Amino acid sequence: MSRAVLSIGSNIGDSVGHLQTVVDGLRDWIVAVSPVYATAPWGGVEQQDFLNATLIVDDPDADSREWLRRAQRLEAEAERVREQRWGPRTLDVDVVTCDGLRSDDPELTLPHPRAHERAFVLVPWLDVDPDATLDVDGRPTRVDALLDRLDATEIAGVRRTTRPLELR
Ligand code: PH2
Ligand code: MG
Ligand code: MG
Repeated sequence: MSRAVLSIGSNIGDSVGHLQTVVDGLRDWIVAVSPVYATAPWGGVEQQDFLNATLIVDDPDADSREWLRRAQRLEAEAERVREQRWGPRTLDVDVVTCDGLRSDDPELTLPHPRAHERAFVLVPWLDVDPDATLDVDGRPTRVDALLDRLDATEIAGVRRTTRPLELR
């Protein structure tokens, strides 16, 4: 059993189309797909707003490395170019958590070391798992409580859209 939470985002090109390629590519393992949110850019780089969503996926045959490999394949298929840190991208697929794993591996740090500071990850995650928890400083913490710690402006920058992602 391996259940992962993935945060997906795009702010270049056909962003909904790029997010949809993830749902299509992981279709066999998808447990839940959040609504799509338009989100103010996080990280201090001036750029277009992102579209973000959160997915829950499950595959007994995939470990965390395999989820990373699948994520990177989807990014490559979207012609993702690795340029500026926290800069614009066609598609970003981040493994936020995988089972309860903790890892300091720089290739795949788990849980994602900045997820707890990002409303664009936490808000859609709560849509698909209202009781979600995330390890922060080694302690399991409710995601709704993490959201309460963030600035109101950060949360206000995460706006739900009616753009659909289809499980087809
Ligand atoms: N991704 C980044 C940097 N900043 N901001 C938002 N709102 N959404 C993202 O997905 C995002 C970001 C690089 O991974
Ligand atoms: Mg990212
Ligand atoms: Mg990434």
